[in-house]
Amino acid sequence: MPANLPAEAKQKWQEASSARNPKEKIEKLREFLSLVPKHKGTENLRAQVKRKIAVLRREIAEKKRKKAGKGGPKFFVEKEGDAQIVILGSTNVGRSSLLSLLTNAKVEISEYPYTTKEPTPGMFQYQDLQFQIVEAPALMEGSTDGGPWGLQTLAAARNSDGLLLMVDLSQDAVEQFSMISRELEKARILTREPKARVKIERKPVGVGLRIVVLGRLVNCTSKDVEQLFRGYRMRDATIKIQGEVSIDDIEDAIFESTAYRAAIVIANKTDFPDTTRRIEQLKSFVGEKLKIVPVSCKTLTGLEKLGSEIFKMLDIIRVYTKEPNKRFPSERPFTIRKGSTILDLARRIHSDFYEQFSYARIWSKRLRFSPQKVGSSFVLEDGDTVEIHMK
Ligand SMILES: Nc1nc2c(ncn2[C@@H]2O[C@H](COP(=O)(O)OP(=O)(O)OP(=O)(O)O)[C@@H](O)[C@H]2O)c(=O)[nH]1
Ligand SMILES: [Mg+2]
Repeated sequence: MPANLPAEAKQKWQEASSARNPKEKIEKLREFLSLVPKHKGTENLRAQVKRKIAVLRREIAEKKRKKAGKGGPKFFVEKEGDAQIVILGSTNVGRSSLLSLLTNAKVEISEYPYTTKEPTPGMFQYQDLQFQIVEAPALMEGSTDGGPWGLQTLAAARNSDGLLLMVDLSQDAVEQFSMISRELEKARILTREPKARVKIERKPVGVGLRIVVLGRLVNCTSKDVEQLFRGYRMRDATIKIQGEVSIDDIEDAIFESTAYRAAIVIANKTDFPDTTRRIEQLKSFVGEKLKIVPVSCKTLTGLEKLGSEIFKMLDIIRVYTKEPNKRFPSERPFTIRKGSTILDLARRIHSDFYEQFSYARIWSKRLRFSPQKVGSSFVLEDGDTVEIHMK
């Protein structure tokens, strides 16, 4: 996509990436833009950079307001709890209604469109977990290209741990869902785990380039990748390749990484007549890609499932830790990705636990007897209690 950028542009991109503060970054990005030739092949890139500049400007403005002790509309919602889940959807689908039913947030619910004008959070307790639910302002066609609240809404989605894509069954649900999908795609947010992935981690000066190919490079070699990065004067980075990846995919990743966010579809207003047909249409359109949960914020049908559906969507497990000399485990669980091992957990708790790990004792429902002594590669499951012993 970035199609043959001139060398000065590449150099400028590198300067922008290593800028130390938002103000400097904006300056470099503006200079970068002026060096990018204007044609069809660079259209997406230019739009992307403009979005980036707009987000940075909001960030600066918000910091200033905060310093001055002033309130005003919020742009970023600071994460709280075990996961942050953003509700996305067209206006009037019932986002505020859902938020107010699940959490203690004070929000305005109204039959008039565009009532919610800033990301609004609330806490949703599910068993012993706390999900922070954020209602983003309404999404609409063109949000990604800077439509009203568009930047805010998509920045909130990108910053989240998971998404609730909400549609209104009193209207054409397929049309609403397609609009959401299109906007997310333009903002480079995927709701399905991508088969191929490029991850670029910048490293301190002197570390050099490291290319880790876990998948396969298509139409190029590691040498080509090296050369590409040299072109951008990126000398210190680790590039991880998963799945089948082309050199264009890698160049795209230099500009903006594609984010993956788990999602489920909330089909609201099942109390309207004839919604079974609409749910069927939506199901055949969405296919196996995403789970659809029909609900009604009016009659409260289906809402009882939301906690477990969000938990499933996040692909996490809860693990309780116990200190060797204590009788009871921690009350609050650690949340960690499904499939994690004891060593992953140790790393999460503290580097000491990781570096000086000796063995662990584990209490688990699935074991014939508990506790059992296990090694670092033992795979954890939801509800396990772990006691780590150090050397
Ligand atoms: N019949 C019915 N009406 C609903 C349901 N959920 C929400 N509504 C109504 O739909 C209208 C819009 O609801 P809101 O929760 O304000 O919608 P929103 O998505 O937050 O809309 P904006 O913030 O204005 O973009 C209100 O009149 C709600 O009472 C439902 O399940 N059934
Ligand atoms: Mg609202």
